[in-house]
Amino acid sequence: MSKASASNRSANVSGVTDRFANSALLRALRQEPGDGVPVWFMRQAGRSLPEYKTVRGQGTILNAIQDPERAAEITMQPIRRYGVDAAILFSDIVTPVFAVGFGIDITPGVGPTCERPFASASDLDRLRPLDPDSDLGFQTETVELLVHELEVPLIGFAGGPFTLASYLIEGKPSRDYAKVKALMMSDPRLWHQLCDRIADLAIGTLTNQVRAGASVVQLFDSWAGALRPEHYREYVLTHSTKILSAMADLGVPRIHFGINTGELLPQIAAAGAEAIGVDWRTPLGDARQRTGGRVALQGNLDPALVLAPWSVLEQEVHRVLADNAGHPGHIFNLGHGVLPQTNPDQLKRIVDLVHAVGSADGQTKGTSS
Ligand code: 1CP
Repeated sequence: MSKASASNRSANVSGVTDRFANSALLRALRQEPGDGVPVWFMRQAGRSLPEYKTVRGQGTILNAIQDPERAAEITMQPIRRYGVDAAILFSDIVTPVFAVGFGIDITPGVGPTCERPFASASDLDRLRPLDPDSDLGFQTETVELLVHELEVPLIGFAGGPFTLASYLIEGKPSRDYAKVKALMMSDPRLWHQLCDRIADLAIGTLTNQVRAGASVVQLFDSWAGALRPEHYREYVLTHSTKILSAMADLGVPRIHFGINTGELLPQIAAAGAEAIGVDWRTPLGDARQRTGGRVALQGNLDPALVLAPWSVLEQEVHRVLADNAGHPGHIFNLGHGVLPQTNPDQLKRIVDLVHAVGSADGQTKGTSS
């Protein structure tokens, strides 16, 4: 198990018991039986929802993120539509890097882009420490608006070291991470200095989200699976461990996610989170074996199959649940984010089915939707 004790995991930063301590999500994170299978979707807000397109407005997504009313509304949309068991803050992994003025943007149809990518030690100064009050006021306000309104826990999040470093060094989304790996292997000292700054930014933004009321945090190291296990251990693990330990000190449960991480699961579990996100390539039973049953698992329906006819999708949902074999530490999710072309009605049917199967298994669900 993690370093956090059972008692401080159900208490939030101010030592007050989280009002969602007994929600299906938090119980699954503690691997406690008896509350059905909680379900939410990575990238459930935005992109695939028509109501998102209505409120998103002009400008880049970073403008919407900095507008608390709009960001809170976008966060709420999937809760109303799907009846999922968790909300995830509408933001992006690059928000803290943007907030300290590194010079990063989100280009429509592309993703994060930097005009002057990170290339040498002098670029470290462009990643100054976060000052939550002056840099993240919009985020604090968004979370405060949300916790007031939400009846399910809010998940706060940050980008993991490898994934954020990949955007900073490549300057755009990458397929092969050639520049990232070149810097990592040729100048390990600079790599570790960069990751240390990234870890401090992650701790800053996550702490801010938790202090404002987020009940759970997720570290998205989406692209870490591009590394072999020895390199993950040598170049990434200490930084992820630092971020997750800081969250344990706040008493908040932690989820750690990446895709293509089948070979890295033991290392990722060693970083200390209560739950590990698993993509669709690794059956949950295998993931549980590789992590020694110490962590809860989140996943792992193939997001592409949400586009298949319901008769196919329904079987896939049953298969994921069967792979988990009734283990209490399961949070149903996709193996990666919702694809933009997804039909929202299919996601709603998944939520209803997971809730129905969870109840039929004799696990009494307090608030089924
Ligand atoms: O203008 C737009 O609508 C652009 C699309 C978009 C959106 C809706 C981007 C650009 N980011 C977001 C929001 C976002 N990003 C959320 C909000 C919550 C939600 O949608 O439910 C979250 C959780 C993220 C996290 C994120 N951003 C990750 C980790 C999750 C994952 O998918 O692996 C990553 C890797 C990013 C970078 C990013 N931002 C945007 C895009 C298109 C990308 C990926 C680019 C690439 O393929 O490398």
